[in-house]
Amino acid sequence: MLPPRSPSRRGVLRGAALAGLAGVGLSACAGGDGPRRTDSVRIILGHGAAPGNPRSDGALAFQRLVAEKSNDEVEIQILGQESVGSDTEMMVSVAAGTLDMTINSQGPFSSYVPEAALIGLPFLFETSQHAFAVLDGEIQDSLAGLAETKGFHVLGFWDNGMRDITNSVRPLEVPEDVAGLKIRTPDDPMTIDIFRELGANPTPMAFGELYLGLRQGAVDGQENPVVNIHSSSLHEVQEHLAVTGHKYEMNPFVISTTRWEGLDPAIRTVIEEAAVEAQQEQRSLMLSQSEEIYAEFEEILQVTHPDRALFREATLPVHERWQQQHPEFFDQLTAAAESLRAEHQESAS
Ligand code: TK8
Repeated sequence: MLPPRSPSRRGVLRGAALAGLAGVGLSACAGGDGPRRTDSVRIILGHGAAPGNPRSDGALAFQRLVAEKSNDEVEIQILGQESVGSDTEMMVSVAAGTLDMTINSQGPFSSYVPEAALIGLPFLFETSQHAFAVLDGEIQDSLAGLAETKGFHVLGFWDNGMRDITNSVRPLEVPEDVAGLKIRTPDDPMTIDIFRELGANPTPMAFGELYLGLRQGAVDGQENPVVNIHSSSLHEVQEHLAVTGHKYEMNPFVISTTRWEGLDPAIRTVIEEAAVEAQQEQRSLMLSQSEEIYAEFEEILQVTHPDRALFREATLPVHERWQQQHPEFFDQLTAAAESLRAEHQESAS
């Protein structure tokens, strides 16, 4: 269960945690037990997921793998559940060098690499596996190249899943049902565009504020993969779930390029290998947890399965707008998605 925290308390914790981090550098720092070994390296990893969420478990797997592969020479210190800031704030901290690495979200990453928002084009992917097949090739290379010029070295794209809509006002069957609802979105221009197109009132808000926002009625609903809805107990404050799968998001795993370039090549190899192995573990946890949670939600929420074709048609203008803004990347991405669509269509639903 996610204990709802008041914004003021969160602000204080955040400030204190970051102030503590500022003194942590590459080399030794004096502790109560005397100086640390000078050859040990500590790397701080921030993320926004709740305990038990596959992103949180994947971060623990990464920590364990790095320790094993480096014979405990490299220590990953994890600060999860937005304890050092929202996704947006953590991207800023990595850019500023006060945080080393973050497993973040697509929207906040796209404020630095605008093309990344296109991964969330409505109904681009049939399933998460379809997205993995597209992302793990030249698409990741393209986005990683762009990120490098903005100070972020990409270690992988983890799975944030296919997104569905919950709300406390009415069951959603057709696109028109979404009109007029106040829907919380991440700090993500694509999601805002999609919900505006559907006639909703999209309201960006940090994920950590969402439980209270829903409970207090500041917003009517939100959209997220069921795994995130479940691990943060959002279903406790929502009545309806519409299985729209309207967009896909990945979780970019990034380290600041300055920190990356300062690391010994052998340590970089350890980190790269651990990141890939932990990503595989995280992705399979997402898939197995999703299945269990869909089954549980059928019992406790009012669940609808809207016709995706109607929603796809209603959101086509979103594709046109983003094609105009990023023609080259749009073509590369949609061509890759189309070429792999047929083999992933069967397993969809
Ligand atoms: C939690 C967020 C969440 C994202 C959102 O860190 O904000 O809705 O889907 O996963 O990253």
